[in-house]
Amino acid sequence: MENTLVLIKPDAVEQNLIGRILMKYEEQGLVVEDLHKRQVDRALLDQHYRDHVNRDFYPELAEFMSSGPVVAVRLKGINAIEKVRKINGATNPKESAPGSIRYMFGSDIQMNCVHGSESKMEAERELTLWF
Ligand code: IDP
Ligand code: MG
Repeated sequence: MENTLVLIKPDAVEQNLIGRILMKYEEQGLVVEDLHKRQVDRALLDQHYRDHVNRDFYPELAEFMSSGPVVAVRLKGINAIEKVRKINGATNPKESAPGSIRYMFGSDIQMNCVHGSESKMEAERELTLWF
């Protein structure tokens, strides 16, 4: 059993997609252990995206992630980290597999609806930040 963090990003919350996105995970046997909806402050974002803070796209990403509430979700299941990354699809919706969340609902490489932890270590680190 693994735990992982999903963030439903402001673009998806704005489009009223919380339920449809959660359904994609539940359909694959993942269980919602905890969740909350909140406006994110910059300090938390800087920690969450610590590997990206020096990238040229980060200021715009931080602005987008602060543009409205985010839903943070703790998901549990067998192989949860890899499963979530697959259900989410590629970072760029244009390159994501049909049926994935980013394929169905994503707008562009930035506004791509969801975040999923990349590894077991990152999942543990991120879950501690958000919960
Ligand atoms: P991931 O979310 O698929 O793991 P990362 O490379 O870790 O992708 O990037 C984190 C987030 O930063 C992406 O989900 C996306 O919102 C944003 N992002 C990544 N690359 C770019 C880019 O080239 N331009 C704008 N935003 C980007
Ligand atoms: Mg990432």
